Amino acid sequence: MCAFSKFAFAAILIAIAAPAFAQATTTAPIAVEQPWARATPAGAMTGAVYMTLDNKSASADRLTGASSDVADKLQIHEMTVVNGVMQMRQLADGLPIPAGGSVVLKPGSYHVMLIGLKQPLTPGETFPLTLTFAKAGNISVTVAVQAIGAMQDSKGGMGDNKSGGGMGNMEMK
Ligand SMILES: [Cu+2]
Repeated sequence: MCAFSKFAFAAILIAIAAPAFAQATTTAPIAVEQPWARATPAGAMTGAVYMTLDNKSASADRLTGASSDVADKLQIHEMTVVNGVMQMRQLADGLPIPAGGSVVLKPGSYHVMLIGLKQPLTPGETFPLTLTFAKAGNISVTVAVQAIGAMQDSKGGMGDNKSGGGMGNMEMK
């Protein structure tokens, strides 16, 4: 309990400090925008986190891993549709983020997979997430949990899961 509170407090401090860093282009090479997760039904063992990664530096970087208290293991995944069936696979070499470019993690595409969820993700709650980049190092963010059917964060963006079936018809590779 105590340890978690401290961790949460630290995450909040980082979240407050982040906009200040964003002003100084030399200190924050990667901006993590609107990290969110879809709520999970009771008993679900997996979840996914989405966000936009904006590389403000002049060199390419890679998202190589992530960690969080909410799950046993986190992986960087890519989702594709093969013969009408959604499949996802782990990006063994991480997710490349081009110099000066951005990559969107969203439903039906790239995501940070939460494996071995310790508790359901409840709409309206938040949890801390630490992203690891090959060059930028560790960046901690606070993830907002959105309703189960959410295809986008509150600010917009598009989902492309026409069936609305969520993770139901997905195969792990
Ligand atoms: Cu996945």
